[in-house]
Order: sequence, then structure tokens, then C-alpha cells
Amino acid sequence: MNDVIDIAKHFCSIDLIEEVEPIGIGHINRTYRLFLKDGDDIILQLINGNVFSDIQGLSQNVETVLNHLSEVTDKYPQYVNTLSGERYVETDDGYWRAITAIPDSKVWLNLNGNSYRAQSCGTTLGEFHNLLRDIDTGVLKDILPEFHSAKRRFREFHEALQNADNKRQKTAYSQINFAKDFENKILDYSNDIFSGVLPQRVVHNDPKLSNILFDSDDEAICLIDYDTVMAGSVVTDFGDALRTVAASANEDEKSVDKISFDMNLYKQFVKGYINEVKSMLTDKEIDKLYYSPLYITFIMGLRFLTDYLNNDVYYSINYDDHNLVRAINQFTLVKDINGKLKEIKSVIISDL
Ligand code: GN1
Ligand code: MG
Repeated sequence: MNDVIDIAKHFCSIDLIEEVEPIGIGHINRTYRLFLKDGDDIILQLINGNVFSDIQGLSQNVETVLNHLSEVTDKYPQYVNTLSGERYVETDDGYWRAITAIPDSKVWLNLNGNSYRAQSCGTTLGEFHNLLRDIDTGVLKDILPEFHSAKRRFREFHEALQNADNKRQKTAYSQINFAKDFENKILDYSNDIFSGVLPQRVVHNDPKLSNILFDSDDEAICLIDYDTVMAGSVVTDFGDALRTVAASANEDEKSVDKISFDMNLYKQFVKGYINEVKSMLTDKEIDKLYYSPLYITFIMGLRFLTDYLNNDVYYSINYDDHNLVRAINQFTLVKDINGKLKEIKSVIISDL
């Protein structure tokens, strides 16, 4: 942990540091909590430079959003500059940056049917969209172009397929076919949401359940992990949150019979979300909401499958077939959502 303490010294006085603890379950960055004697703990992160090449743009986006939020609420963390006023510290390993920790908070990987928490997640995402509606999206850098575009993700999938070794192609045979079967439908929807008809807004782009902090009363406090905040459509955030909030099992679950889309959790989430954004959403956005949980879950499955075919170069893995397990998991959820689309649509209409 010595290397982390060496970095921590740039953000606070070394005498204040009580303990350093690795935290988080992110697939990409490395995260630590610095426990400080004054109680104002700090979250320190090493940014993965293979994924985030524009560190300047990334930190500018995060700072812009957190500064804006801190003007209107104290629920969100604040950006912590180094003691000499820099946004991050550069080392041989990459770039380190810090934000304040939210005291007495915790995360859930699965809601286990808890509908109160599901509604609170919806409220928190809606509030996030609402609180950021005044930011001019032009000031945010597009640091991960076409992040949720199916066009990009299918392009990468087909490239991976061409280069993948035979063994992995064979093992992933059914998932590859599943992806191809959905291709046209997914591309059509992607075209609809990214062709410029929907308003550009500030969106989170990774509002999964484990990026929502809760207090001890089961109330969601705020969203964390702002690295993917960019201009985009709130429609994809809606689906991305539900991908995990309404999933009966978490993203790494291997037993497919445990994986389904929980309609009750879905309904509660929608209630919370729509209540916050009712006056802000346009008819075109509302129209597109219902298909988004399927779309984003599919995109995530496709990305895991692509990484599996690429021999695991993007997401960190804990065992050999981890990315394939994740892809099977997400595609299982897609199948279940697909069968429930009619009801999914009717819930949104009844909440408006
Ligand atoms: C990645 O690193 P993490 O866990 O915050 C990914 C997201 C995916 C997510 C899947 C920059 O997020 O897009 O939704 O894994 N982030 C990036 O759990 O690719
Ligand atoms: Mg993330």
C-alpha cells in the first residue's frame, strides 16, 4: 500500500492518514479509500489509461459536473485537487485523482426484491438528470465517442469475430448467433436514439446499481463514478440503471435459471424516475424509454462477448471464462426482458 500512500500525500497531509483500503468492484479503474483522522475521508482512483486516453477531458468533465451539483445539493462528493492545485497526479502507472467520500454509505450488488430501494434508485437517477439539466452539454468533452452506440459495438464485435481463435469462437457459438439474430433490431433502435432527434443532455452513462450509494435507511443518496459522464440521451441511462436494479441476480451470476427481470422492481424504479423527470422529458424520449433496458443489457452482453473473443483485453477478469459468463448472463436477461416488453411499455404509460 506504500505506493498508494505516496500518491495520497499529494491530496492531503500525511499526518492525517489513518488507513488506506482498496474498495470497489469496478471493471476498469483501481479505487482506494483514505481514512483520515478528521473524518473527511477521500476516495483515490488510478485511472485506466488504456480506456481513458483523454485524462484532461475526463477530469474536466468530472469537475464540471461535481461543481455544478455542489451548488445545488450536498448529497454529492466534491472534486479534490492536489495540495498544489492540480486536477490529478501523473505517475508511471497512470493518473490518480480524488473526490470526497460520502460518510455512512454503502452499495448493493443486488436489491433482492427490495422495492423501496428500487424506487429510491429511480428517484436518484431522475434527480441527477434534473439537477444537471442547466449545464450546457457543449462544455463536456466527448471522451469515449459513440459509447452506447450499437453501430460501434457491432463493428468491434465483427472485428473481434474475424480475429478470434477457433477455440473461443466454438465455445461462444450460441452467444455469437444470439448477437447476430438481434443485430438489425438493435441497430435500428440505436439509430433512432442517436440520430439527433432526441435532446442532448448530461448523462451518467454507467448508472448501475453498484454506482448508487445508500444510507442505512435504504434511501439512495447519490450516484458515484463520474468517468463516463458526457452529453448523450437520458434514455440509455434509464435502461442502464434497470439492467442491474431490476435484475434478480448480479452481473457475474453463472446459473442462468436465477437470472430474470423483476417486474416489481422495474415498476418501483419507474415510479421514482418518472416522478422526477415528468416535466422535463419530451414525448420522443418517453416513446423510446421502454426498449432501453433490453437495448443496454444487450449492448453490455455484446461488449463482454467481444472482449471474450479478444482474449480479455478490456474488462478485468477473475477467471478464464469470466467475460463469457457475463455475456451469457446479460443475454439471458435480454431474453427475459424481450418476453415482457408489452408490460414494460404499459408501466411507463400508466406512470405518466
Ligand atoms: C465498466 O469500470 P466500471 O465497472 O465502472 C464499463 C461500463 C459497463 C460496466 C459493466 C468505461 O464500468 O460501461 O457498464 O463496466 N465502463 C467503461 O458493469 O467501459
Ligand atoms: Mg464506470
